[in-house]
Amino acid sequence: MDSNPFTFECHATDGQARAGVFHTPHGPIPTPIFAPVGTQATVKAVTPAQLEELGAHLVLSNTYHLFLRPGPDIVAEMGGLHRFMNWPHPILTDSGGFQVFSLTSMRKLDEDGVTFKSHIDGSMQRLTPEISVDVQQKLGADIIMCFDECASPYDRDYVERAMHRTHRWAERCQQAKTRPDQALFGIVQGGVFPDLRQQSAEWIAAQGFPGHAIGGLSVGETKAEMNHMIEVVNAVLPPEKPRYLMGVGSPEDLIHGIWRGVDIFDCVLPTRLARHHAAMTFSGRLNLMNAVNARDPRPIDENCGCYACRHYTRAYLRHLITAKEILAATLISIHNLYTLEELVRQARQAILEGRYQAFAENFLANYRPQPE
Ligand code: PRF
Ligand code: ZN
Repeated sequence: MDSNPFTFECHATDGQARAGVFHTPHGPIPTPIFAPVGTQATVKAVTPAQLEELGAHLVLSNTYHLFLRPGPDIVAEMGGLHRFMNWPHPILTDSGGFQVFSLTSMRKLDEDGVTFKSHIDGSMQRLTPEISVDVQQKLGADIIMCFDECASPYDRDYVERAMHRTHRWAERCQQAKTRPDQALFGIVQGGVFPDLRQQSAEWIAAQGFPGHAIGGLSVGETKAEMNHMIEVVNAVLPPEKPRYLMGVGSPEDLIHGIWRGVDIFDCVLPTRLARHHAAMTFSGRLNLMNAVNARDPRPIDENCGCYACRHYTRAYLRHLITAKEILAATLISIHNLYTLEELVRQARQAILEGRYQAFAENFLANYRPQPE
C-alpha cells in the first residue's frame, strides 16, 4: 500500500477559504465538505443509496454508541464499519469523549480516562485514550479522532485543565494507534479564551497529526465568540493539513467557518430538524407541519434539485407529518442534507473561481437565521 494514503491537495485559496481534496483509502473527499451524522452506524431515516444520490462524500459515526452497542468486536467480525453499514465511501468516527459528557448522567473523570454509566442499560463502562483508539481501529473508519475533554466554555480554570489533559491524551492516542490505513486527527480545545486556543493550536500542530479538529465550540458560546476562536486557531494550524470544525452545521455557521479556513463540518442538525418537521433552505427554516402548507402545491424549495423537491409537494409532506408517516422524516432528511451538500458545493465552486466573499455576502443577505 501507498506509504501515506492520506494526502491533502489544495486546489485554490480565496482569502482564508480553501478548496481542496483529502484523499483517503475509501476515496477522495472534496473540501469544504459537510458530513451527515450516522451515530449508530446509520444516518437516521436515510439509506446509503439515498446518501450517494444527494451527494454525501463522508459520513460520521460515534465510538461511544458503537462501543456500547453492538460492541466493536461484532462490527470487526462483520468486516468493519464500512461493510457493516454498507457505506463504501469515507467514514469518520468521533472518539467518544464528547458523547460521554453530553449523554451520561453519571461519570467520573481521572487522568487515565473516564468511567460512566451507559445511557442504554445503566452498566458501568470505561473509556480511556487507549480504549477509544482500540475501538476506533476495530471499527475501521478512515479518519479517527483523539479522545478529548470538552469543557463548558466559560470556566477558565476548568477549560485550562481540560485543555492540558486533552494534550496529554492526544499523545497517548498517537502512541496507541497502529493501523496505517487510518488518519488520527488531533483536537484543539480552549473554550472562549484566545490565549488558551492559541496555546492549544500550537501544541496540537506540533504533534504531526495528518489533520486537525477544532473542538469545544457550539457548546453555548455566542456565534461571534465561536467565529473569533476559529480565526485564532486557524491562524496557527498549518494550512497544508485539513481542518475540521466538530459538531457545527447550521448554514450560516458553514459560511462563516469556510470563510475562516475550515474544510470539514459535521452536525446532526439537518437530520434532527427533519424529524421535527423543519426544512432547511437557503432563505431559512420552514416548518412543514404548519397548516398553511395543507394546500400548497409547491415543493419545499423551488430552487432545490433533491429527490423530495423533484417529486413531492408541501401539501403531501404536511399530510405525511399529520398522519405520522415515517416517510416524512426520510424525505425532509434528504432535502436538508441535500441543501447543506449544495451549500458546500457552491462554496467550493466560488472559492475555485475567486469569488467566495461575494458568494458568502449574497448568501447571508438572503438567509434569515434562527435567533441566537
Ligand atoms: N470533541 C469531540 N467531539 C465533538 C466535540 C468536541 O469538542 C464537539 C463540540 N462542538 C462536537 N463533537 N471529540
Ligand atoms: Zn429539496
